[in-house]
Amino acid sequence: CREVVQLTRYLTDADLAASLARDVRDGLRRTPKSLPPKYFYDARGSALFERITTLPEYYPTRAEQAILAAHAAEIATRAGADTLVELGSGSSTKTRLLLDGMRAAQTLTRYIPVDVSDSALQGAIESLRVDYPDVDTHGVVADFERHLSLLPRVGTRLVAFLGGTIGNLTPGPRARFLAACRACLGESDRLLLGTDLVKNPDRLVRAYDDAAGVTADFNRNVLHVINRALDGDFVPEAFEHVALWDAEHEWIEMRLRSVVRQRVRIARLDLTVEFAEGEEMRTEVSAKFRRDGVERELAAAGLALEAWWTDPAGDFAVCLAAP
Ligand code: AVJ
Repeated sequence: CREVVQLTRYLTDADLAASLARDVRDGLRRTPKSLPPKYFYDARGSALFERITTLPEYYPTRAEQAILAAHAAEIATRAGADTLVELGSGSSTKTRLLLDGMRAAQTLTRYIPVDVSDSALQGAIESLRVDYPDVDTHGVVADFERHLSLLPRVGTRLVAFLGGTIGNLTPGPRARFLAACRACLGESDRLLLGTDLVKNPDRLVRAYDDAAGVTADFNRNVLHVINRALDGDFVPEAFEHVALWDAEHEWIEMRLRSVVRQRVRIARLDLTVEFAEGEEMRTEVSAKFRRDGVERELAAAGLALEAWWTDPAGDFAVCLAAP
């Protein structure tokens, strides 16, 4: 016996292909060249990211899980929500901790995972349905930078944006994202936000440049994505992984450095780009935060910081914000 997975699509494969084409064209024509981080996550990229979360150097996932394991009950009680909306749902370990907390608080009725990846959503929904058969689960295929206003406005919602993914947005888009979040929250809804914290730069750089080279493969994967989707001829091995700490912006920057002088053709864009030897292209920023900065950015979006939890080492924070 199988039920049909409930899915609403605000984003089609054609929309995704069109935004990839536009972003790649814009990014590769810019000086310096750059690519947005949201295209890392095809099936291979998502699998590589899952491996990253288990690396000894990559502490954020474990730290956030420890916070949720310790405080899910309090989060659920404070939020008093019957609906968990999860932006960029990804793997379901964190989700389960929150759902368990809400179930213990006897408020849980609905789970709405939101992701750009149709297949990731289907997988998450299937696996959760086994352990949470009583929870009404409804996936939404959407881009959290574009479709927040379209999310279902049912019940009292806890909108979770975990993993520190907000750090992948630069300050302008981040302010716009938080304002859009605020606009979609009703008075009794809450935002649960995970942020990685500023710490020793050596540890930060190691977390993004692991000894096993998994992050390097993850970084180069965006070139495979472009090759496949846009008929490109990037040779990923001709680019070196770079991770550096930008102390002024307080973010980690990942780049791909062209090992040789080379020319890349992207047929579907009718675009040829030249890379100088040693030329670096930005592929991701991962901003790190301090409590006062988070509080200030939330306030600027009309959100009040209500609670702040960190892991014992103070590496990562999860906070609750109210409109
Ligand atoms: C899942 C986006 C939060 O920025 O730490 C991991 C992605 N990039 N290693 C992060 C990532 C390189 C990750 N986020």
